Amino acid sequence: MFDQLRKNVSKALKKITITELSPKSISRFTKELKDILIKNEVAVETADVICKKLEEKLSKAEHTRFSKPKSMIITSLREVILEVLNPHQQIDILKLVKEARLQKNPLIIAFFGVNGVGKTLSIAKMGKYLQDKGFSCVFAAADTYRAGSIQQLQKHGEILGIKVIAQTYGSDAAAVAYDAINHAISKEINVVLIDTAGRIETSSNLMAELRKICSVTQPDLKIFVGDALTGNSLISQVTLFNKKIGIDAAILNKVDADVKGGAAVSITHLSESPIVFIGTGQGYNDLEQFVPENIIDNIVPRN
Ligand SMILES: Nc1nc2c(ncn2[C@@H]2O[C@H](COP(=O)(O)OP(=O)(O)O)[C@@H](O)[C@H]2O)c(=O)[nH]1
Ligand SMILES: [Mg+2]
Repeated sequence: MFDQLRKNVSKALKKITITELSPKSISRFTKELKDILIKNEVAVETADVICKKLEEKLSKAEHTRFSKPKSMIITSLREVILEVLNPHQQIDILKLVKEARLQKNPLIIAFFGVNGVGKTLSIAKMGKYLQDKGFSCVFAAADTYRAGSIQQLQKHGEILGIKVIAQTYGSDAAAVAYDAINHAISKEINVVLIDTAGRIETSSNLMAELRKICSVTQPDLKIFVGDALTGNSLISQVTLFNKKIGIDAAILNKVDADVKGGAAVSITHLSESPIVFIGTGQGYNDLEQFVPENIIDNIVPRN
């Protein structure tokens, strides 16, 4: 995972021949690092923040006459990237489901993102994950726009034994989601997972529809779903969805493919929301918890 980013960061680290940390040598290194980060699809704003934080850390260290500048840089870079990957707010989905269950409410989770990023499959994977943890789920087929989307979700529901609440294509997406919530309340189902339409990210109709779903269903969690393969356009997507509907968490799919990896670093920073899961394949079990501490080794090699 994130092979390219790691390789390029390693290359830059290898080139460090600094014998002392001076403002000049620090700024030369961070300049080069910024370039590498941006080339590997880290958003410019995020790369700026990483380099600025790193400079601050290193210039403090400058005065302590650190004996090994290179290992100081590596340690500091790991710390800085970890800070960026760790948003202020953490999300524990299982804890949220349990709390909602105590209140006799279903936890409502809505999934958003452009076409083809893996929203529907992520819902199926999450349904399976929650079932495996002993919670009951219902799916809401609130993508009433894309041909085949309702059947696609119904097929997952059939395989997993999860009820799908659906209407016909073209029907009001918010109404479908609302029906699913009522179903969950009456049957004491623990979690409602709402699928939504994607279309293209610039569609203002879509944003109006998504906002309506949010105002009608008041989701406990709004999850942005992104495709790691889309690279730089992922950055504009996450920024737009966060601005228009506000997101609480993200799922990053297709990290099983050869991705540059920079996008993962940027999502958390730009949305100020944690990545809760990563999608690592097309099977129902190909959903892994995103643990920033585990990811860091994939980006900056250890000392
Ligand atoms: N390799 C891989 N493929 C994925 C992953 N997540 C989704 N896909 C595939 O991406 C395609 C689009 O997924 P879908 O759930 O229909 O996306 P949606 O349009 O956002 O609902 C499907 O062929 C999925 O099997 C993943 O983590 N890894
Ligand atoms: Mg879909």
